[in-house]
Amino acid sequence: MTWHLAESKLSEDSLASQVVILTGAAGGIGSAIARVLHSRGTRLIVADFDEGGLSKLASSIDPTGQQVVPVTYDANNPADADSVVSTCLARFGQVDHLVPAAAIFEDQPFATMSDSQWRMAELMGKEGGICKGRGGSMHLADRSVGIISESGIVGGGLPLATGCAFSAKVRGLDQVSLCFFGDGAVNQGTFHESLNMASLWKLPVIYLCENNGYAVTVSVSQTHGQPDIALRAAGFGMPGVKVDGQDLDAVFEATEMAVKRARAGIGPTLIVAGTYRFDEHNAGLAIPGEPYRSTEEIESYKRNRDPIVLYHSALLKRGVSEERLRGIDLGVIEAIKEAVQFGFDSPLPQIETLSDCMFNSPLIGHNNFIAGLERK
Ligand SMILES: Cc1ncc(C[n+]2csc(CCOP(=O)(O)OP(=O)(O)O)c2C)c(N)n1
Ligand SMILES: [Mg+2]
Repeated sequence: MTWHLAESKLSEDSLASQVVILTGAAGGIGSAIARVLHSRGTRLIVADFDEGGLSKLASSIDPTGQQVVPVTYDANNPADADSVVSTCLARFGQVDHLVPAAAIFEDQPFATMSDSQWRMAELMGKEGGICKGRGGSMHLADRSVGIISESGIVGGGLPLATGCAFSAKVRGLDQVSLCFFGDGAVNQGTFHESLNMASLWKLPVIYLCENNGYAVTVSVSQTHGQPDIALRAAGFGMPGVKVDGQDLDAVFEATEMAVKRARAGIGPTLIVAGTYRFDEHNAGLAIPGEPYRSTEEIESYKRNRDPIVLYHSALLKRGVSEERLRGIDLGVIEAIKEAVQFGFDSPLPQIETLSDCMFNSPLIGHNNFIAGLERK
Protein backbone atom coordinates (compact mmCIF):
# COMPACT_ATOMS: atom_id res chain seq x y z
CA MET A 1 0.00 0.00 0.00
CA THR A 2 1.26 3.52 -0.68
CA TRP A 3 -0.27 6.51 0.99
CA HIS A 4 0.36 10.17 1.35
CA LEU A 5 -1.02 12.71 3.76
CA ALA A 6 -0.87 16.31 2.65
CA GLU A 7 0.60 18.75 5.13
CA SER A 8 -2.25 20.58 6.74
CA LYS A 9 -3.10 22.50 9.85
CA LEU A 10 -5.85 21.39 12.14
CA SER A 11 -8.12 24.22 13.02
CA GLU A 12 -9.75 24.52 16.42
CA ASP A 13 -13.33 24.54 15.11
CA SER A 14 -13.03 21.42 12.99
CA LEU A 15 -11.36 19.21 15.59
CA ALA A 16 -14.58 17.36 16.44
CA SER A 17 -14.99 16.08 12.89
CA GLN A 18 -11.38 15.11 12.31
CA VAL A 19 -9.59 11.78 12.43
CA VAL A 20 -5.96 12.00 13.51
CA ILE A 21 -3.15 9.49 13.66
CA LEU A 22 -0.89 10.56 16.53
CA THR A 23 2.50 8.86 16.57
CA GLY A 24 4.80 8.85 19.60
CA ALA A 25 1.64 9.02 21.68
CA ALA A 26 2.45 6.70 24.56
CA GLY A 27 4.47 9.01 26.77
CA GLY A 28 5.36 12.57 27.71
CA ILE A 29 3.98 15.30 25.50
CA GLY A 30 2.45 12.71 23.13
CA SER A 31 -0.07 11.55 25.71
CA ALA A 32 -0.79 15.19 26.67
CA ILE A 33 -1.66 15.96 23.04
CA ALA A 34 -3.86 12.86 22.86
CA ARG A 35 -5.84 14.13 25.85
CA VAL A 36 -6.24 17.62 24.36
CA LEU A 37 -7.44 16.20 21.05
CA HIS A 38 -9.81 13.74 22.67
CA SER A 39 -11.30 16.49 24.81
CA ARG A 40 -12.05 18.38 21.54
CA GLY A 41 -13.92 15.37 20.15
CA THR A 42 -11.25 14.27 17.69
CA ARG A 43 -11.21 10.57 16.82
CA LEU A 44 -7.72 9.22 17.30
CA ILE A 45 -5.38 6.42 16.40
CA VAL A 46 -2.69 6.61 19.07
CA ALA A 47 0.43 4.88 17.78
CA ASP A 48 3.73 4.00 19.43
CA PHE A 49 6.06 1.05 19.99
CA ASP A 50 5.21 0.92 23.71
CA GLU A 51 2.22 -1.42 23.76
CA GLY A 52 1.63 -1.25 27.54
CA GLY A 53 1.87 2.57 27.64
CA LEU A 54 -0.47 2.90 24.69
CA SER A 55 -3.24 0.71 26.02
CA LYS A 56 -3.03 2.43 29.42
CA LEU A 57 -3.35 5.81 27.69
CA ALA A 58 -6.24 4.73 25.45
CA SER A 59 -8.25 3.10 28.25
CA SER A 60 -7.67 6.05 30.61
CA ILE A 61 -8.90 8.70 28.18
CA ASP A 62 -11.56 6.69 26.34
CA PRO A 63 -12.72 3.60 28.26
CA THR A 64 -15.37 2.94 25.55
CA GLY A 65 -12.66 2.33 22.93
CA GLN A 66 -14.88 4.06 20.36
CA GLN A 67 -12.94 7.30 19.91
CA VAL A 68 -9.33 6.41 20.74
CA VAL A 69 -7.74 3.29 19.27
CA PRO A 70 -4.22 2.15 20.20
CA VAL A 71 -1.97 0.65 17.49
CA THR A 72 1.52 -0.61 18.22
CA TYR A 73 4.10 -0.01 15.52
CA ASP A 74 7.82 0.00 14.89
CA ALA A 75 8.92 3.25 13.23
CA ASN A 76 11.64 1.41 11.30
CA ASN A 77 9.21 -0.97 9.66
CA PRO A 78 7.30 0.48 6.68
CA ALA A 79 4.79 -2.38 6.82
CA ASP A 80 3.83 -1.24 10.32
CA ALA A 81 3.16 2.28 9.02
CA ASP A 82 0.81 0.81 6.44
CA SER A 83 -1.02 -1.15 9.09
CA VAL A 84 -1.49 1.99 11.21
CA VAL A 85 -3.16 3.70 8.26
CA SER A 86 -5.31 0.69 7.36
CA THR A 87 -6.44 0.31 10.97
CA CYS A 88 -7.46 3.96 10.93
CA LEU A 89 -9.40 3.54 7.68
CA ALA A 90 -11.07 0.38 8.96
CA ARG A 91 -12.11 1.96 12.25
CA PHE A 92 -13.01 5.49 11.20
CA GLY A 93 -13.30 5.37 7.40
CA GLN A 94 -10.97 8.35 6.95
CA VAL A 95 -7.52 9.78 7.81
CA ASP A 96 -7.29 13.54 8.02
CA HIS A 97 -3.99 14.19 9.73
CA LEU A 98 -0.79 12.52 10.76
CA VAL A 99 0.64 14.26 13.84
CA PRO A 100 4.05 13.04 15.01
CA ALA A 101 4.61 14.00 18.65
CA ALA A 102 8.33 13.79 17.93
CA ALA A 103 10.97 15.04 20.33
CA ILE A 104 12.95 18.24 20.05
CA PHE A 105 16.00 16.79 18.31
CA GLU A 106 14.22 15.85 15.11
CA ASP A 107 14.45 18.08 12.07
CA GLN A 108 15.16 21.28 13.89
CA PRO A 109 17.17 23.97 12.17
CA PHE A 110 19.77 23.96 14.96
CA ALA A 111 22.43 22.45 12.77
CA THR A 112 23.06 25.64 10.87
CA MET A 113 23.70 27.80 13.93
CA SER A 114 27.03 26.94 15.37
CA ASP A 115 29.10 30.00 16.14
CA SER A 116 29.81 31.36 19.59
CA GLN A 117 27.07 33.97 19.30
CA TRP A 118 24.34 31.40 18.99
CA ARG A 119 25.72 29.49 21.92
CA MET A 120 26.12 32.54 24.17
CA ALA A 121 22.53 33.58 23.49
CA GLU A 122 21.51 30.03 24.42
CA LEU A 123 23.35 30.26 27.74
CA MET A 124 21.28 33.38 28.43
CA GLY A 125 18.04 31.54 27.51
CA LYS A 126 17.39 33.88 24.57
CA GLU A 127 15.40 33.32 21.38
CA GLY A 128 18.59 33.86 19.33
CA GLY A 129 20.24 30.86 20.98
CA ILE A 130 21.09 27.64 19.24
CA CYS A 131 18.07 25.92 20.82
CA LYS A 132 16.07 29.15 20.76
CA GLY A 133 16.64 29.55 24.49
CA ARG A 134 14.87 26.32 25.39
CA GLY A 135 18.06 24.47 26.32
CA GLY A 136 19.74 27.17 28.39
CA SER A 137 23.08 26.43 30.00
CA MET A 138 22.13 22.91 31.10
CA HIS A 139 20.45 21.34 28.07
CA LEU A 140 22.25 22.93 25.19
CA ALA A 141 22.40 20.79 22.05
CA ASP A 142 24.27 21.53 18.84
CA ARG A 143 24.04 18.79 16.28
CA SER A 144 26.36 20.63 13.90
CA VAL A 145 29.26 19.76 16.20
CA GLY A 146 27.83 16.50 17.53
CA ILE A 147 26.59 17.75 20.91
CA ILE A 148 23.52 15.58 21.50
CA SER A 149 22.65 17.29 24.76
CA GLU A 150 23.97 18.25 28.13
CA SER A 151 22.15 17.13 31.23
CA GLY A 152 21.33 19.16 34.34
CA ILE A 153 21.30 15.90 36.26
CA VAL A 154 24.68 15.04 37.72
CA GLY A 155 25.67 11.78 35.96
CA GLY A 156 22.78 12.16 33.50
CA GLY A 157 25.02 12.36 30.45
CA LEU A 158 26.67 8.97 31.04
CA PRO A 159 23.76 6.76 29.91
CA LEU A 160 23.00 9.15 27.02
CA ALA A 161 26.57 8.81 25.75
CA THR A 162 26.46 5.05 26.25
CA GLY A 163 23.24 4.88 24.23
CA CYS A 164 24.79 6.96 21.44
CA ALA A 165 27.77 4.58 21.34
CA PHE A 166 25.39 1.62 21.20
CA SER A 167 23.55 3.30 18.34
CA ALA A 168 26.82 3.84 16.41
CA LYS A 169 27.75 0.20 16.92
CA VAL A 170 24.37 -1.12 15.82
CA ARG A 171 24.43 1.07 12.71
CA GLY A 172 28.00 0.03 11.91
CA LEU A 173 29.31 3.62 11.89
CA ASP A 174 32.76 4.69 13.07
CA GLN A 175 31.37 7.39 15.37
CA VAL A 176 32.78 7.61 18.88
CA SER A 177 30.83 8.97 21.81
CA LEU A 178 32.72 11.32 24.16
CA CYS A 179 31.20 12.05 27.54
CA PHE A 180 32.36 14.70 30.01
CA PHE A 181 31.40 14.63 33.67
CA GLY A 182 32.80 15.76 37.02
CA ASP A 183 34.21 13.92 40.01
CA GLY A 184 30.79 14.43 41.62
CA ALA A 185 29.16 12.18 38.99
CA VAL A 186 31.42 9.22 39.71
CA ASN A 187 29.42 8.13 42.76
CA GLN A 188 26.14 8.09 40.86
CA GLY A 189 24.61 4.75 39.87
CA THR A 190 24.59 5.86 36.23
CA PHE A 191 28.41 5.84 36.21
CA HIS A 192 28.57 2.19 37.25
CA GLU A 193 25.72 1.01 35.04
CA SER A 194 27.06 2.82 31.98
CA LEU A 195 30.69 1.72 32.31
CA ASN A 196 29.69 -1.86 32.97
CA MET A 197 27.42 -2.07 29.94
CA ALA A 198 29.87 -0.26 27.66
CA SER A 199 32.66 -2.64 28.64
CA LEU A 200 30.49 -5.73 28.25
CA TRP A 201 29.33 -4.70 24.78
CA LYS A 202 32.66 -3.11 23.76
CA LEU A 203 30.97 0.15 22.89
CA PRO A 204 32.84 3.02 21.17
CA VAL A 205 32.67 5.47 24.06
CA ILE A 206 35.13 7.56 26.06
CA TYR A 207 34.25 8.56 29.59
CA LEU A 208 36.20 11.71 30.39
CA CYS A 209 36.07 12.69 34.04
CA GLU A 210 37.10 16.26 34.82
CA ASN A 211 38.35 15.76 38.35
CA ASN A 212 38.68 19.21 39.87
CA GLY A 213 38.75 17.84 43.40
CA TYR A 214 35.34 19.16 44.46
CA ALA A 215 31.66 18.57 43.85
CA VAL A 216 30.48 22.16 44.39
CA THR A 217 32.15 22.41 47.84
CA VAL A 218 32.63 18.78 48.87
CA SER A 219 36.09 17.36 48.29
CA VAL A 220 36.86 14.05 46.63
CA SER A 221 38.61 12.85 49.79
CA GLN A 222 35.40 13.42 51.79
CA THR A 223 33.17 11.49 49.40
CA HIS A 224 35.11 8.81 47.50
CA GLY A 225 35.92 5.43 49.06
CA GLN A 226 38.55 5.19 46.32
CA PRO A 227 39.68 8.75 45.58
CA ASP A 228 41.92 7.57 42.73
CA ILE A 229 39.06 7.61 40.20
CA ALA A 230 41.07 6.03 37.36
CA LEU A 231 41.46 2.86 39.44
CA ARG A 232 37.72 2.31 39.28
CA ALA A 233 38.03 1.41 35.59
CA ALA A 234 39.61 -1.94 36.56
CA GLY A 235 36.33 -2.96 38.15
CA PHE A 236 34.69 -2.69 34.73
CA GLY A 237 37.49 -4.30 32.74
CA MET A 238 38.56 -1.17 30.90
CA PRO A 239 41.69 1.01 31.02
CA GLY A 240 41.69 3.94 33.43
CA VAL A 241 44.02 6.65 32.16
CA LYS A 242 45.15 9.43 34.46
CA VAL A 243 46.17 12.61 32.71
CA ASP A 244 47.16 16.17 33.61
CA GLY A 245 44.01 18.03 32.63
CA GLN A 246 45.89 21.35 32.56
CA ASP A 247 48.14 20.05 29.78
CA LEU A 248 46.35 20.33 26.44
CA ASP A 249 48.74 18.00 24.60
CA ALA A 250 48.45 15.31 27.27
CA VAL A 251 44.63 15.41 27.12
CA PHE A 252 44.71 15.29 23.31
CA GLU A 253 47.05 12.28 23.26
CA ALA A 254 45.05 10.32 25.83
CA THR A 255 41.81 11.04 23.96
CA GLU A 256 43.33 10.13 20.61
CA MET A 257 44.42 6.73 21.99
CA ALA A 258 40.94 6.15 23.36
CA VAL A 259 39.36 7.05 20.01
CA LYS A 260 41.61 4.50 18.28
CA ARG A 261 40.61 1.80 20.77
CA ALA A 262 36.95 2.64 20.30
CA ARG A 263 37.19 2.57 16.48
CA ALA A 264 39.11 -0.70 16.56
CA GLY A 265 36.17 -2.27 18.41
CA ILE A 266 38.26 -2.89 21.56
CA GLY A 267 35.86 -0.94 23.74
CA PRO A 268 35.56 2.04 26.09
CA THR A 269 38.18 3.99 28.05
CA LEU A 270 37.93 5.99 31.25
CA ILE A 271 40.13 9.10 31.20
CA VAL A 272 40.50 11.05 34.41
CA ALA A 273 41.81 14.54 33.78
CA GLY A 274 43.11 16.27 36.92
CA THR A 275 42.02 19.88 36.78
CA TYR A 276 40.97 22.79 38.97
CA ARG A 277 38.31 25.48 38.90
CA PHE A 278 39.38 29.01 39.68
CA ASP A 279 35.83 30.20 40.28
CA GLU A 280 32.95 28.54 42.12
CA HIS A 281 30.72 25.81 40.72
CA ASN A 282 28.65 28.61 39.15
CA ALA A 283 30.62 31.77 38.51
CA GLY A 284 29.95 34.19 41.36
CA LEU A 285 28.19 31.63 43.60
CA ALA A 286 28.35 32.82 47.21
CA ILE A 287 29.41 30.05 49.60
CA PRO A 288 28.26 30.79 53.13
CA GLY A 289 30.07 29.63 56.28
CA GLU A 290 33.57 28.25 56.61
CA PRO A 291 35.59 28.33 53.37
CA TYR A 292 35.95 24.83 51.94
CA ARG A 293 39.31 25.59 50.29
CA SER A 294 42.06 28.06 51.01
CA THR A 295 42.87 31.25 49.10
CA GLU A 296 46.46 29.98 48.86
CA GLU A 297 45.30 26.84 47.07
CA ILE A 298 43.33 28.87 44.51
CA GLU A 299 46.11 31.39 43.99
CA SER A 300 48.71 28.69 43.58
CA TYR A 301 46.69 26.99 40.81
CA LYS A 302 46.06 30.32 39.10
CA ARG A 303 49.74 31.20 39.24
CA ASN A 304 51.23 27.84 38.28
CA ARG A 305 48.61 25.65 36.64
CA ASP A 306 46.49 27.82 34.35
CA PRO A 307 46.16 25.67 31.19
CA ILE A 308 46.02 28.70 28.88
CA VAL A 309 49.23 30.15 30.30
CA LEU A 310 50.89 26.71 30.23
CA TYR A 311 49.95 26.18 26.59
CA HIS A 312 51.11 29.66 25.71
CA SER A 313 54.58 28.67 27.00
CA ALA A 314 54.45 25.34 25.16
CA LEU A 315 53.67 27.11 21.87
CA LEU A 316 56.42 29.68 22.41
CA LYS A 317 58.88 26.81 22.91
CA ARG A 318 57.71 25.37 19.60
CA GLY A 319 58.56 28.59 17.85
CA VAL A 320 55.15 30.29 17.64
CA SER A 321 55.80 34.03 17.97
CA GLU A 322 54.64 36.13 20.92
CA GLU A 323 52.95 38.48 18.43
CA ARG A 324 50.89 35.67 16.88
CA LEU A 325 49.79 34.49 20.31
CA ARG A 326 48.77 38.02 21.29
CA GLY A 327 46.76 38.24 18.07
CA ILE A 328 44.93 35.01 18.94
CA ASP A 329 44.19 36.26 22.46
CA LEU A 330 42.79 39.55 21.17
CA GLY A 331 40.69 37.73 18.57
CA VAL A 332 39.19 35.48 21.23
CA ILE A 333 38.44 38.41 23.56
CA GLU A 334 36.75 40.25 20.69
CA ALA A 335 34.67 37.18 19.71
CA ILE A 336 33.51 36.73 23.31
CA LYS A 337 32.55 40.41 23.61
CA GLU A 338 30.53 40.18 20.41
CA ALA A 339 28.86 36.96 21.53
CA VAL A 340 27.89 38.49 24.88
CA GLN A 341 26.47 41.56 23.16
CA PHE A 342 24.57 39.34 20.72
CA GLY A 343 23.10 37.48 23.70
CA PHE A 344 22.03 40.70 25.46
CA ASP A 345 20.46 42.06 22.26
CA SER A 346 18.51 38.88 21.54
CA PRO A 347 14.89 38.84 22.80
CA LEU A 348 13.50 36.42 25.36
CA PRO A 349 11.29 33.65 23.92
CA GLN A 350 7.57 34.47 23.94
CA ILE A 351 5.20 32.14 25.76
CA GLU A 352 3.12 31.69 22.57
CA THR A 353 6.13 29.90 21.08
CA LEU A 354 6.43 27.46 23.98
CA SER A 355 5.67 24.40 21.88
CA ASP A 356 7.65 25.51 18.81
CA CYS A 357 10.54 23.15 18.04
CA MET A 358 8.87 20.29 19.83
CA PHE A 359 6.84 18.92 16.96
CA ASN A 360 7.44 18.13 13.33
CA SER A 361 3.94 19.31 12.47
CA PRO A 362 2.02 22.31 13.77
CA LEU A 363 0.57 21.41 17.14
CA ILE A 364 -3.15 21.40 17.33
CA GLY A 365 -4.79 23.10 20.27
CA HIS A 366 -1.47 24.30 21.58
CA ASN A 367 -2.91 27.66 22.57
CA ASN A 368 -5.26 25.89 24.95
CA PHE A 369 -2.40 23.84 26.25
CA ILE A 370 -0.45 27.03 26.99
CA ALA A 371 -3.49 28.75 28.47
CA GLY A 372 -3.78 25.76 30.82
CA LEU A 373 -0.17 26.20 31.88
CA GLU A 374 -0.70 29.91 32.48
CA ARG A 375 -3.70 29.18 34.71
CA LYS A 376 -1.54 26.89 36.86
C1 LIG B 1 21.27 13.97 40.48
C2 LIG B 1 21.69 15.32 40.96
N1 LIG B 1 21.98 15.49 42.27
C3 LIG B 1 22.35 16.70 42.73
C4 LIG B 1 22.45 17.76 41.86
C5 LIG B 1 22.89 19.14 42.38
N2 LIG B 1 24.30 19.33 41.95
C6 LIG B 1 24.56 20.14 40.91
S1 LIG B 1 26.20 20.13 40.57
C7 LIG B 1 26.55 19.09 41.83
C8 LIG B 1 27.97 18.61 42.08
C9 LIG B 1 28.62 18.10 40.85
O1 LIG B 1 29.97 17.84 41.09
P1 LIG B 1 31.00 17.88 39.92
O2 LIG B 1 30.46 17.05 38.82
O3 LIG B 1 32.33 17.50 40.47
O4 LIG B 1 30.94 19.38 39.41
P2 LIG B 1 31.80 20.68 39.87
O5 LIG B 1 31.29 21.14 41.18
O6 LIG B 1 33.21 20.26 39.92
O7 LIG B 1 31.55 21.70 38.80
C10 LIG B 1 25.41 18.75 42.51
C11 LIG B 1 25.39 17.83 43.67
C12 LIG B 1 22.13 17.55 40.50
N3 LIG B 1 22.19 18.53 39.59
N4 LIG B 1 21.77 16.31 40.07
MG1 LIG C 1 34.10 18.54 40.49
